[in-house]
Amino acid sequence: MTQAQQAVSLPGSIFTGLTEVSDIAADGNVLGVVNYTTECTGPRVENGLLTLDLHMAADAGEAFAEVWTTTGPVETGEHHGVVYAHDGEYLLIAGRIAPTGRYTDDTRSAYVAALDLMDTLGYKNCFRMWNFINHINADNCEGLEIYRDFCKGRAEAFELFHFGDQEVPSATGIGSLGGGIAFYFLASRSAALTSVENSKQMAAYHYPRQYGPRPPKFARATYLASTHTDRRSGQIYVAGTASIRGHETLHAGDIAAQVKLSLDNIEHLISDENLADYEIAQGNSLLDLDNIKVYVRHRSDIPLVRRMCEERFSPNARVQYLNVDVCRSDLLVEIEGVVA
Ligand code: 3EB
Repeated sequence: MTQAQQAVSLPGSIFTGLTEVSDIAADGNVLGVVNYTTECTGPRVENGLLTLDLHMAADAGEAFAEVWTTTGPVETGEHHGVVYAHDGEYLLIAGRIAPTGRYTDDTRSAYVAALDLMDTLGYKNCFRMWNFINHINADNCEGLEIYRDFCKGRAEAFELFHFGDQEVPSATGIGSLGGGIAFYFLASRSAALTSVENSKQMAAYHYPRQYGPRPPKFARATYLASTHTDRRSGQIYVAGTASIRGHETLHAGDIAAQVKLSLDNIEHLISDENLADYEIAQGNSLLDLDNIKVYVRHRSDIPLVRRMCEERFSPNARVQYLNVDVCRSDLLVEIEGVVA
């Protein structure tokens, strides 16, 4: 078999309780563990596992772990403050930027370290990024909103690595409860990736200047083709999706309408109608979305958001609801997931 024909299994992840992680690790190969928990600590290798703790839960009862599983033996290491784990086909990278008055430079350096690592280790196909940003809507020491400050550093790093707009992966840029900025990225050695946009939304990397000095650089989704001949479909990693049409926030102050539009945006994004532009057709609907995270700005909105989501997601979908800020102060909800 040539490299291109080699059958490679797609990455997988599961949500679990924090204490069950060691059972999963004992059972098989784990690329890494992301704890959505009550404090943020720097990424590390713990008991041989890449581990990143994010401050995304108000108390222990809300905490959960996201475990990235794989098929091959895993090696771990550290490079300029970023920690990594890889199995020959997939690379997981985790990093943290300490709290600071101005994030542009530290974001650029941390991203440069991560992108450099992808190049060095030979995992050049980055397909998903998550960024957790404390005080995301607050101003930095220069009066620039922290999310926009972060976007500036990220755009500069992508530029240094000559990432074209169509090469940026899908991403999440969301609030957190503490710890500066934490992030994790997934990259592949040989997967064929397609960056997917939503025909009803402006590409985020084209957002006009009113949203900050540099636009958010991410794709609405990344399609990861399956190399298995017996598998009909690839995976679609859906970026954080909100109540935005064109480039504008719609339904400011109306949580129900924002949830509906966020769901409608994802439904359209993964539909054959939208994917036809990329010659992908797999008949996906919201019922195929799994490993879902729903980020809700106001805790009191969670019951309504949950009811609305349960009406549209599969009853078997794994869904986590998190109470954090969202990257535009008029956005009340953001939703992400994976069509696996
Ligand atoms: C939006 O559509 C909503 O900065 O990485 C969604 C997903 C959003 C990712 C990011 C931001 C990011 O612009 C916000």
